[in-house]
Amino acid sequence: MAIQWFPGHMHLTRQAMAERIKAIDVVIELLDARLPGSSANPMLAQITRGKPALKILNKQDLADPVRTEGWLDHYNRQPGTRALALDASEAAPTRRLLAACRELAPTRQGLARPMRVLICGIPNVGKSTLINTMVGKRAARTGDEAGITRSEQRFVLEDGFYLWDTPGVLWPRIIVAQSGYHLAASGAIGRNAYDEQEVALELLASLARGYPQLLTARYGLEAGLREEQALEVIARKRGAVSAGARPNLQKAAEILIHEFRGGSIGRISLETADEYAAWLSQGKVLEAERLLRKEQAVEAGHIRPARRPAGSARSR
Ligand SMILES: Nc1nc2c(ncn2[C@@H]2O[C@H](COP(=O)(O)OP(=O)(O)OP(=O)(O)O)[C@@H](O)[C@H]2O)c(=O)[nH]1
Ligand SMILES: [Mg+2]
Repeated sequence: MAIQWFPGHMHLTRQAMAERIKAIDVVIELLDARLPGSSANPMLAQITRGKPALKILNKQDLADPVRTEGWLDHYNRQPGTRALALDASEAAPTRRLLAACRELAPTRQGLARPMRVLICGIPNVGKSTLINTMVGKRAARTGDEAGITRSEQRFVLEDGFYLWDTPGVLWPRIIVAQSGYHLAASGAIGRNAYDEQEVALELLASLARGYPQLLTARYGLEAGLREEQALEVIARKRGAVSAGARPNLQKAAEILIHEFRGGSIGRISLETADEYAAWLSQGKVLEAERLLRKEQAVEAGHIRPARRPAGSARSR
């Protein structure tokens, strides 16, 4: 699935972050606990390289607890990285977060050497909700839609502890095919930039692999159905039928995606660390092959080399 959703504000955010990072002590990257690998932005990794990093697997209330444990182990084994799982709307974990930041940057204390923390991540992952939880009031605007925060904003948590909220950013080229579908299913991509039926079919395939019992419980789906047939069953079950009793697959796709996002199918994680590692190496091979083909086509004079003016951004 080709996703081209890198609006202008994301491009500006990338530039602003590259500047801001120079005066930041700890980077908190929010990942979606349902898709930790796919929600890790390689572009942010590049910008924040070398900074102490705290990874938060957010929306853990919607994710599969066993898989979340696996991901936490995976991240906590990496040097210079700490990982915690939380639900950004609860208040209690804030103390754990502060403690983790202080552990990662122990010399930052007091007004003369304040702790400066940057919160970043993909759109709609819960950055502003987390800030509100930490600050203790509705200071930042939040919403169940990608692209709510449009510019960087500073919040004072307490004397000598500053937090920066940033707009969610994606990256211009998603090389892992599954990641595109998972990001779309989770709500990280603007709704006009993907095809709901295509995403729903992939979501059904993924759910049939990992959680067949949840599909049976929610929609009465039997094992062994093709994804198209499964979508038809969902349409009929929910009364989504068009004239002539034809199942309305578009409506069924919207229902499935909506119910996945809200957690009403069950606590689901779409990927494990091992699965994601395999997809990523496959994606890298395919990307290398694509670049090679492109280079050969340029050499043979079939296409002209890409000429992207500096500062250009794809936008929808
Ligand atoms: N279930 C659940 N929902 C959450 C959690 N954290 C945030 N949300 C919801 O996710 C949606 C997005 O939250 P925001 O805080 O606006 O996300 P953001 O990362 O700031 O998004 P952008 O500003 O668009 O990049 C809102 O509807 C929140 O209520 C969580 O831990 N669990
Ligand atoms: Mg926000």
